[in-house]
Amino acid sequence: MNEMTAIIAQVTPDKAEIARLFDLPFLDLVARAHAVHVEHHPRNAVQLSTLLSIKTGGCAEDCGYCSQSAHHKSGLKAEKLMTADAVVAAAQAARDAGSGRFCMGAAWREPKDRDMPALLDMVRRVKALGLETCMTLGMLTDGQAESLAEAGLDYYNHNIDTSPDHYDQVITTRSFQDRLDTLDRVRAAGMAVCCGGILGMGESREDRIGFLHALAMLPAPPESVPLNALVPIAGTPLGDMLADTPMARIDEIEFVRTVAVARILMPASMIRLSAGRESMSDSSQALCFMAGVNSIFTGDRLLTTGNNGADADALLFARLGLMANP
Ligand code: SAM
Ligand code: DTB
Ligand code: SF4
Repeated sequence: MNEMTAIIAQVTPDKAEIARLFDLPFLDLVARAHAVHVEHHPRNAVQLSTLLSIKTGGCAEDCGYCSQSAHHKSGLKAEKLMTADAVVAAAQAARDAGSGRFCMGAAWREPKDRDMPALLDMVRRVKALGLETCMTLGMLTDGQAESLAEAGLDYYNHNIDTSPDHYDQVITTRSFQDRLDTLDRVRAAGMAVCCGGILGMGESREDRIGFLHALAMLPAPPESVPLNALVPIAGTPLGDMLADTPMARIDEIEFVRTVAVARILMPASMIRLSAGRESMSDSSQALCFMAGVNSIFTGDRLLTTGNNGADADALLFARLGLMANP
């Protein structure tokens, strides 16, 4: 063990220690995170995932950031669950464009049992294309988690979104504990956990510390940690908050710091730079890769908002000497 890894090994997920990491000089923090990164992951390599909204809008939850909540007036048109054929065609196109993982998202509080056969069919057929599969469908029962795992679902995405203290400012229709319960069911069914959150929702540094602490203190660290920067959507409470107070937008240096601390606390996890990448400069994205990001969503769309297209990403990867899906 060299000196750097000895220091890293001493880090325990204690809030005071996490605060000290955040307070390090920026370059020291990023260097330390990068040292952890290259010990656990291939160098200069970034996984490409594609997202598809398989059921859009009309959601019963009131997440303050979300275009898809029926509680907000974002103007989004609700759509029914896509057919498995249409989902498989989109997965095929994603694979042909170079994606290694296909993530299917549904705007539900939880799936209904009557939707399960179609969802299981999607999982089996997308997996048969040779893609890793991920779904995010809201809360799950034990039985639903087990049948998704049996069908071959590799990852389930369910975010804690923010710190336990800030959570009630963002969502009132389901509790932080509800989310932890679903994560337990996903884990018990044998699927890998994809769990992260959003930065720039008016939270404090202390909340970002509490958020990373909660992730690192899960019974096992999530295999995959999506870090989103809030995409402000007009008509949602948080989108309107950002329009009124642009200063609340997450500072890019603070975003990179949060990536770096996440990397140090969860050395083996994939860290995915998710929503918000479109408004980030190439230099900020490069700093995110340096600090520990090793996965992104590519393609023109996330769920309901735009994303950096494959061409822009190919150009960025060439400029930075990054390999996709090594
Ligand atoms: N309905 C499911 C659920 O919430 O569990 C799945 C879909 S939901 C859109 C997945 C995640 O996307 C949310 O937990 C949130 O972290 C992220 N997200 C949604 N809208 C966002 C926005 N406007 N900006 C940044 N991240 C967002
Ligand atoms: C996650 O944490 N980010 C992705 C994925 N999980 C499902 C979703 C981002 C959605 C951004 C807003 C939208 O496109 O509606
Ligand atoms: Fe529904 Fe998910 Fe949007 Fe919340 S984030 S309103 S649960 S689609």
